[in-house]
Amino acid sequence: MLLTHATLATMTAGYGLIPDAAVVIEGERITWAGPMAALPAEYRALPELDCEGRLLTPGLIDCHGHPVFGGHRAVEFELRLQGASYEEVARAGGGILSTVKATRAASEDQLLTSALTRVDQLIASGATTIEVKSGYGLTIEDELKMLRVARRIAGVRRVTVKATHLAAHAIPPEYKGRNADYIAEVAIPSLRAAHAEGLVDAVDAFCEGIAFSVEDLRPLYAEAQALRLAVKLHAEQLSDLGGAAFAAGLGALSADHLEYLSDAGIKAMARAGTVAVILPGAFYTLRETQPPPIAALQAAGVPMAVATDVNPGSSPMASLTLAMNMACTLFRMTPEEALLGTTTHAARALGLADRGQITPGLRADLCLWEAEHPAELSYRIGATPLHTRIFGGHPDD
Ligand code: DI6
Ligand code: FE
Repeated sequence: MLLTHATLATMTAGYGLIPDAAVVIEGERITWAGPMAALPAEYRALPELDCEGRLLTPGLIDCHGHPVFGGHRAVEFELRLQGASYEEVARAGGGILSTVKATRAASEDQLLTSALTRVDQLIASGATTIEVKSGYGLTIEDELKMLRVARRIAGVRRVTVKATHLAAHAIPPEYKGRNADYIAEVAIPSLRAAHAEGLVDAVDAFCEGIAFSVEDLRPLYAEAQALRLAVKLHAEQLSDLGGAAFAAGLGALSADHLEYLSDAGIKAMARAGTVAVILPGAFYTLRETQPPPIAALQAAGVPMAVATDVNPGSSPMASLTLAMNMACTLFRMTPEEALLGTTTHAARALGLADRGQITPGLRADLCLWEAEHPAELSYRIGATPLHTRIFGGHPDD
């Protein structure tokens, strides 16, 4: 297939803009990209899709999300608006634990049906690859149930799903005050079982005062490394527990949130090549006031990804273009950084070397936008100017 007359943002060096460009796709792969004038003659006879000047970018990648869960948390939203903090709600047994109750009560089919509403919104915002975390089951069986749902999504939607084990997301009531027992008796065995079933691509945890300390997490991350699984971590979202440096020390793909990241954490991430995943939806929803240290991350050369963190509590948002808008307006990231954050750098945060840019050899996951300039994707609030999504070389109907 031949795409012609595109305004191409290859995302290979900044936007990597090429006006009036062509892209050649053979099977699932990109085989050529460049100016129309340089298109080799051998490709001119391929079936053509005329982009009519529209913007063509890599398919967007949501590298941090929790779209599988039972119920919703609108009541907690009201409580927080009346003054309760996210941590107070969590400590009173609401928050993540109320979603755990609803997720345990839901069947695999019910979880799939409700997750698909969010997945469809992500796809409508341009996603071709998404991450799906467990973490609302918190028993061996319920964590496996969530991860099976994550795998089933890719069977019923045109999207790549990376499944992340997040049993260390919260301490369930039956383990209250016994973090080490929970890690030993639920988190590690569920990881082993999920890995044996081929259900897990990476391991994550919530490193926070209301969840797990670095010390709690050491045995789980040792197990992840023994299984040769990639690791990442929710770190420094509400306080600084040194999570990012711990994760970077293990060669983590990413450390995520990072509002309270220290200079030592930044240095450790830069040294390890760990991606900083910026999650403005949670910052916005929780009305946080301390932004992540964007300028210091830039100065240290830490690649930044941007993701939705779609979840029922801190980020009920399933739009990547809205996440990009928030990253710019709330954190002063540039629209170019925001788009790198949902393409090139998001691919790296998921350990995917075969996507995130438009260059020969990579997967032909592309988005054609009703836009002329890539800054438009971040500029409009909550708009989804998607014209045509191309997944693995095939346009959506
Ligand atoms: N940090 C978050 O922002 C989400 N998980 C986490 O560890 C929130 C999850 C929730 O509130 O349901
Ligand atoms: Fe999260």
